[in-house]
Amino acid sequence: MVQNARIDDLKPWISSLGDGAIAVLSHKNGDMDTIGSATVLAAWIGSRARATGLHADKVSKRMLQRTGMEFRWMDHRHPTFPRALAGIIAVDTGGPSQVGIEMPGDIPMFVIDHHASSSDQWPEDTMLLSSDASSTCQIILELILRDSGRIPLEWAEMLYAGIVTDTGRFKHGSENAHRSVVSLLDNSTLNPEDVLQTIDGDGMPSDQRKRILSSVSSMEIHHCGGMIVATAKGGSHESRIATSLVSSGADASIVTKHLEDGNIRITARASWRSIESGLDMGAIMSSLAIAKGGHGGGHKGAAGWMGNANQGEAIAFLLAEIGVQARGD
Ligand SMILES: [Mn+2]
Repeated sequence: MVQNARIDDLKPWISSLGDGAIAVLSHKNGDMDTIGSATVLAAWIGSRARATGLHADKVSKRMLQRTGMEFRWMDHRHPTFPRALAGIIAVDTGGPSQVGIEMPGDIPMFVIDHHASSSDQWPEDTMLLSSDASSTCQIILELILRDSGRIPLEWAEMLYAGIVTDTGRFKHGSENAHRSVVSLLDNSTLNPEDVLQTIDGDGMPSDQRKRILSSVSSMEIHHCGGMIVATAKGGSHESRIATSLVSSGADASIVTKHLEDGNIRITARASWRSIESGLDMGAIMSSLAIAKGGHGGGHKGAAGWMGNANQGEAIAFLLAEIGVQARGD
């Protein structure tokens, strides 16, 4: 059985491992929340810990460069863990399929995540800390603040960037995210404006912006139990397309992409208002995986699925599930 853990269980768990190395593992999409959590947690644990993973997105790469935080890239073809590995801590990871690599079976595992659904299960005896914070970076912040007062500037910047991006700039879970930022500001010399510049980068080239705009303009509108759901096909930047559709007025959005390996990836977003009224896209994506195979899950307002199914059938399934949840039956 997976063991439910609390934040105070992490230190004793680390001590129980002896002196071997600890891999702090980010999820395969490598967003800012997972990279921020992994690098800061590894630095907090000390020299025996290494932040590692397969991928980091553009924002995370800019923030790694800005802060100089250490991150060990895994080779896609031959992912390897540190030698003399005693334990793995997976951060911001809803289920094993989100790790993207084969996990060594006999190594103790601790998972730190925030409120997500997943269609797959962690191995026996995994310690699972699942919090209702808006980002995993906030859980890492709480862990550090229990220990000592001041937070080094590089840590504060990584955690701040994770909170900003995972809440869609404070559109989701505003209250607890704002509280965490206040404690970051109280305990470090963080300068938010300066970090926001790095998060934004130099903007996208015009050909990419044109592709996004044409995906948005090809969307279709569906009515599901009183909710307006927008669907679109995306060549790339699906999360940006899905987010744009919700900020333009959809209660939920579904964006599909055909991958080179023949699989389909589906990205979904929901508005704060529809989450409040009971919509849970993470649970819907998990049930898609149960019904049609593949892997799916995520948060109430941001979720995904990947697998090999007929696109029309998958969309019809999702629209029907949204309708069921919207009607509350
Ligand atoms: Mn997250």
